[in-house]
Amino acid sequence: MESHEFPELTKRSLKRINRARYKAREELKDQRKDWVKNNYYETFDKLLPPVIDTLPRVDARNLSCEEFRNKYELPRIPIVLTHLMDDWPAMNKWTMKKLAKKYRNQSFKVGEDNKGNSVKLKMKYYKEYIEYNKDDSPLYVFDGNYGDHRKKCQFLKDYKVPAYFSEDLFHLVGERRRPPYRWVVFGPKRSGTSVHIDPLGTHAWNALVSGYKRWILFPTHTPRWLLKQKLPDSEAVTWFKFVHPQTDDKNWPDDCKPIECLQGPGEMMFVPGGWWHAVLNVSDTVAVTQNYVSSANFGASWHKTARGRPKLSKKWLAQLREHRPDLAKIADETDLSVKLAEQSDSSSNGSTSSSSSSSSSSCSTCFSESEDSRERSRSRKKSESRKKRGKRDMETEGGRKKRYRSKTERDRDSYRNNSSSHSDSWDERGTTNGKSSRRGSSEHSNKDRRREH
Ligand SMILES: O=C(O)CCC(=O)C(=O)O
Ligand SMILES: [Fe+2]
Repeated sequence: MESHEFPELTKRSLKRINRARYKAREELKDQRKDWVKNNYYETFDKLLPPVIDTLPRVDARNLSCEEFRNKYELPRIPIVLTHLMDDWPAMNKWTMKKLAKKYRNQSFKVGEDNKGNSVKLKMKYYKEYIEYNKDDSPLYVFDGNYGDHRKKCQFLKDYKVPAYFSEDLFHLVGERRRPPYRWVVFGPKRSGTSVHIDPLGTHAWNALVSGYKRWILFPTHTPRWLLKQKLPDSEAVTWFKFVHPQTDDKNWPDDCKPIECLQGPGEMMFVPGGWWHAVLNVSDTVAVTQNYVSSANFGASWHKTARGRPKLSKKWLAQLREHRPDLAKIADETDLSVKLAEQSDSSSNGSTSSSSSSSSSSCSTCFSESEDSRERSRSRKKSESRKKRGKRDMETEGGRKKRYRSKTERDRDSYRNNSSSHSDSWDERGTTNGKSSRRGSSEHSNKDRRREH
């Protein structure tokens, strides 16, 4: 974003915006042209084939909590719920114009620097950035602190957590101690969240107030290597460009075929725990998302939490004993040394997606002894940085990687050898941009490790 290209911006705006951009993507700090090198600003609309939206819509006015639980939550079936947001004040109040006015001088998280610190930008500058940027993968607001903020907490007044999701068992450990769980998410066309599984086995809902989001979801058993490929960077748009076409390849495993969806305003996505997903904003969007644990996914979530966050799980268990002895019993009976059979059960953890445009730090769903002990020692060392973690924090494969690799590497090779049509993939060309790997395109960047639970 050179100043001569954007005469609309004052020097001050440009300075603030660029400061945030260079912090959030330090690999592009000295390569200013690289922000626009793919010219997605011009080509974006034709970059991907049209969405074949196969995700059923369910009218929430005809769906009881019990039905939701039995038909979707327990069997982990993704769904789009409609008419849940009809009476939210957000539907009128959350236009970028109104938000920019109301929160003009509030700072929002637009990314993380190389050390894992939040990069923030005041709304008044971000609004200008949305309007004038031509970046291939623009900065994306993923702000999880609004609930504690004197002014930004007003977001809470504009929406209501639907009854389907109200159980929210991490609530028991208290607001300060619980892992990050709610985010306001807004950004321009081309921003998004790269492929990941949500943290700690949580289910998620994502309520789109305005704009359109392109979703792709993969079942819980989809192997990590199929989705987490080496790419030029870890931006959502890059993932869609390189990996999406492969999903039509004849060698793409039939049982790992994705579900796609074009989510529109007023639609609420339910993402069951353990499902891989990636999101690309095809227009400017404003959304709110929350992750939660209910008795329907408690088993998987307890498994992940107890193994990855021993301290937190202790506190959680103490509260469960008092308030939910039924679940405490399940926790007591869980054999934490056992690897769960279903990836959907063992699935993710971590926290979210991108604070800028990608959720680089996604995670797989693996359990092993070595992961467990590794996570435990990490959790001791990194309690400080943990406080800063955002939703994007994801578990990685950790110590399991070695064992996992030997088998999956074989699968991967056989997939590649048989594959005819994904030679377009970065992985195949064997080229990576070392500069950008810190964003997590390399499997276990330091940044990912910091984000592990
Ligand atoms: O809206 C998005 O960009 C994706 C959000 C997401 O994946 C999440 O909240 O976990
Ligand atoms: Fe997610």
